[in-house]
Amino acid sequence: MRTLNVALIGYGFMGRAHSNAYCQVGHFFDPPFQVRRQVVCGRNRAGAEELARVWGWDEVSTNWQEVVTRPDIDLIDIATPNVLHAPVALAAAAAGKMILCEKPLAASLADARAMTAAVGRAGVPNMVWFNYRRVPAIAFARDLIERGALGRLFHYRATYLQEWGNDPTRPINWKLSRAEAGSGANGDLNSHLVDTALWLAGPITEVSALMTTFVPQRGDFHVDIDDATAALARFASGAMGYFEATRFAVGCRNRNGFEIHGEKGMLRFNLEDFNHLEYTDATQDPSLRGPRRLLISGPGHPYVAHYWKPGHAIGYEHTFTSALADFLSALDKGEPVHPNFEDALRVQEVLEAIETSARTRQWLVVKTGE
Ligand code: SOE
Repeated sequence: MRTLNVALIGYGFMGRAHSNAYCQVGHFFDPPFQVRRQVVCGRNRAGAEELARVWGWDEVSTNWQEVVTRPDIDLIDIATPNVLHAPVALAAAAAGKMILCEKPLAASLADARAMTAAVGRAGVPNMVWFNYRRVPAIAFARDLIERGALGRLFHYRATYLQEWGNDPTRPINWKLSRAEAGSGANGDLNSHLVDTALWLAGPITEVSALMTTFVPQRGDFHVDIDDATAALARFASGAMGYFEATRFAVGCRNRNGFEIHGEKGMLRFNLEDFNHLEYTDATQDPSLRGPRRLLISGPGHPYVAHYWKPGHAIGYEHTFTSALADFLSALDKGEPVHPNFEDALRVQEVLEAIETSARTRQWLVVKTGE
């Protein structure tokens, strides 16, 4: 079995989630590669050392430029603040490394384009950690839509609701800074909604959006990104889309959900209820019709057979493990995995159109593939 030596750049929340995936993938899947947690790199040595100690990384570095060109490293995993995604990915692609990158792909559309072109030129395998595609209930929703269970789609309604913005005592972090994050709720939360929407319901052609910063001043710190974003959208299929992403949804911790209404039925999901998917079959006798709350824990549901027996719930961390397993399997077959940089560029095009629409107060056509 070939060994892949991994360098993880970043040691925060996502650094932990990815580390867990590297630890677990061989326990639950039968990956064709052994992944070795070789080096974790971070600007703060103490933070990187702590991650290395807890999650078993062999080495620690504070110099990503040196790490990405090391001949013994096969794969660069980018879990840094958004603004660093582009420089790290461009250097890694130039060095011929495989790249896994956190979402959103970049802090700007221009960076996302340059990164996608670079991995294309270098021909290096790549993936973006839009981990929610590996939530079994979401993957099952996709199977149902592909099978035609909803028929023609009319409405796609998506919300990503968090509440931490409303806490004035919360320490300032990079997610509140345009220079480091590129955007606020739009890149952080709406990116997930848009990726899932493009996957489930196809391309988005135009948008009209509204953005707000509810608390522009936090102590001495000026917040120059959006606290909340809402958008109307038109899908190429003719379906109507509604997106809402906010850090001020008091009462909601991590409520990432959708409702999809088609001519033959309805699907509804909310991440706070991870293992369930609601389904209405509108072709049934109307007197028996109503949302059925399906427990998506097998048998016959995506991913779950790799974990426990039917009915034994799984959670957030499994989505990263399953994504890594898919990446390794595609790598073995010489096939692209999804979502890759190209897919994430499609998301970034929609995010950029949303931001521009909110700024200019106009409907905007989403420009694809320029
Ligand atoms: C924001 O709080 C955040 O951590 C996002 O950055 C993640 O992508 C999301 O999955 C959970 O919430």
